[in-house]
Amino acid sequence: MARSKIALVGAGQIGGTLAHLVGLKELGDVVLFDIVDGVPQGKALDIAESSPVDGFDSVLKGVSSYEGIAGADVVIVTAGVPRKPGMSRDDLIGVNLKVMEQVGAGIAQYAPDAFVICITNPLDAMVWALQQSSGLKPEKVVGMAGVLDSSRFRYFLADEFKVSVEDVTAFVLGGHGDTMVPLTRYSTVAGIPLPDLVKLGWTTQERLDQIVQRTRDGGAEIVGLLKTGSAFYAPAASAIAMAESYLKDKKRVLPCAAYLTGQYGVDGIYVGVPVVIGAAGVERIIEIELAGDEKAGFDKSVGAVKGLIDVCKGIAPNLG
Ligand code: A3D
Repeated sequence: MARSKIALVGAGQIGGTLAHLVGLKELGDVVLFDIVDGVPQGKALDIAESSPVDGFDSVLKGVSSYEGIAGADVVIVTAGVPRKPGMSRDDLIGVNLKVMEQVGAGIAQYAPDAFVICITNPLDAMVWALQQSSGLKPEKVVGMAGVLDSSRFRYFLADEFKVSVEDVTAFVLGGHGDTMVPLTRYSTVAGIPLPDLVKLGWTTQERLDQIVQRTRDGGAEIVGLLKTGSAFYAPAASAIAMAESYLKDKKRVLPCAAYLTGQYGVDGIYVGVPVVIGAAGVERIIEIELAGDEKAGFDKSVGAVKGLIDVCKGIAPNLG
């Protein structure tokens, strides 16, 4: 069987890390695309030169034209600009919207059958713009945010409880970061819900609230430390988990920004919800009943995403 082809649009911090992970996990061959000539070529060659040491067989190529992504099975999009200290994700909208329109056209022309994962911020609006401009079916275009938000939440919880990260599960809904809605009653340590762990004295409600807030601010914490860009290792690992579920038809249940058509009372926009990712893309959207404060948090998040999409429609009236 031929190897899968994974196209990475944007060869910056996340793009380079994605390429390395695809190689290390032997998920397929890699094409790195960027508008800055030399960067995708240099990163592809550098990673390829590590393959004999690490023992993986992937063909890695850097390209400067969209033709190079032709026939890709998966396209992961990180093209655009990241945040600098003091910037919100929403400050990126004008620049990154134009980039999504170019990338969407490139995908429509050269990789219309791909499963597309968007990472570019502000995520929930950019994945919508990418779907609109590419014209691909909504179940084949998805946004990465929830896997990262829940991974950060799981890491902080495991650290608090002094247990393995593997035994902590987290359930998050809503938009990326600031408007994330963690569902603590569905987040567990080895199946024991967090509210029960508070009752058992493992932690306090106050500590739990602090951890939730740290998770919401997780991206800004890294931006503040790095000063020159935003997080890239954990975002790349999160997108790879989604790509792997698609390529291997694993049918993992992952929180992703998915196109809703009435679920949770929302229609025609992308919001973070739990989905099943398999060979058909987003195969199922899982809809659970939300309690009062959870519903309020989710509705606030949906309102924020709608506001951003309205801004996009104002800048690019041809979308939507
Ligand atoms: P960076 O290292 O700057 O890489 C972006 C790359 O995109 C650069 O190499 C640019 O040359 C390239 N680029 C710019 N315009 C175009 C274009 N029109 N076509 C092709 N390539 C282009 O950024 P990064 O890799 O750190 O982050 C990439 C994006 O991911 C940013 O928008 C971040 O805000 C976003 N991000 C999202 C998350 C989520 O959880 C959703 C987390 C971290 C970063």
